[in-house]
Amino acid sequence: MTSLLGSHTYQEITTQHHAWAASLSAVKEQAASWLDWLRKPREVIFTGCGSTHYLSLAAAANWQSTTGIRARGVPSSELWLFPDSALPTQSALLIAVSRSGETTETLRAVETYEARTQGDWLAVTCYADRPLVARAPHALVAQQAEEQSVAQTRSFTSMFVVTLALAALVAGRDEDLIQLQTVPEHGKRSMAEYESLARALAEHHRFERFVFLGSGQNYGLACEAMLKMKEMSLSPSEAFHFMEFRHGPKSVVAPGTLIVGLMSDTARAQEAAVLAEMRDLGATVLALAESSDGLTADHVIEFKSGLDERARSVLALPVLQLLAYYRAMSKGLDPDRPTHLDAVVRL
Ligand code: F1P
Repeated sequence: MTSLLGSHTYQEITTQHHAWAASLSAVKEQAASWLDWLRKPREVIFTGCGSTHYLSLAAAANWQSTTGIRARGVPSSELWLFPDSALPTQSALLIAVSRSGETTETLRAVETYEARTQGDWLAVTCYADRPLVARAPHALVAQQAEEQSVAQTRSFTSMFVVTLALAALVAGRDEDLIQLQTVPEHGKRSMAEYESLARALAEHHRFERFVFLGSGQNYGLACEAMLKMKEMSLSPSEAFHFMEFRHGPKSVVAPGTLIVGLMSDTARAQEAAVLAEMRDLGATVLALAESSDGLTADHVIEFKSGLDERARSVLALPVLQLLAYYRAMSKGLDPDRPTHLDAVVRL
């Protein structure tokens, strides 16, 4: 029996808070025996492809903010093909992120890393019985985040939450861990509260272009929201650091542009000024923020979570996944099977 258009994607998006809770428990269980190994002070390199490359960008920004240890995110293909410029020059910890655990570039990146540095590495994935885990010294498996759909939704957010928890454990920041325990409930609440807004904006066919803005650890998340919109709905979709948008890309802003701002606390005033300026240029503006105070926007998704911006960042994704899902459905596309895409890129 063929599934209804997008049924897997919708189910995976709307249940992801359960996968977050299960993933947080998995971190406690699985990491307990190798936490001292993880805490050895060394630079951390996150790597992945597509969605998991963008996850690596966000996770690296959070890791450095949370632990004070230098961290960066690099596409797997860069580590594999350009190790001289992409690999660290001294001993490091590689964290290879892959939903499937069998993407060729990520497996090649790990092989290159092992051959060149003999460094330590950790796999973060959703499937235990795949090549990545088979060769990993240590692995964190978010089994409950497995997906039928090609486009990553709950797998992405669950693996991202895993990296937030690992960073908090390495830093010994118990308050962060306490906050993360409440994130599934906040995710469920905000998705229920704003699903109708996401659907209304998605079905508004005046929008011809989507721009996602984020800074700090929100930049990687803005890139992921951009990719969801592109993969699921085939809509023109771009992502930028907030302040970068003025330096040229804003030339595309027009009445058919929806600007989506993933707001931080750290740079809120500067970010709010960018949104107000783009609204004056004719864009429609959607802000995702802890509160709407002082924001000039057409629509605001307020989290009112009381959480630190690092823990709160993941809450932006479910509603932006729904924006992409409903946009695809409104165009008669099947979000479960994005055009030209497979769940795993094997070379
Ligand atoms: C990486 C990836 C996905 C993309 C598509 C193809 O997969 O590029 O990010 O959305 O599904 O594969 P993985 O290494 O995280 O399994």
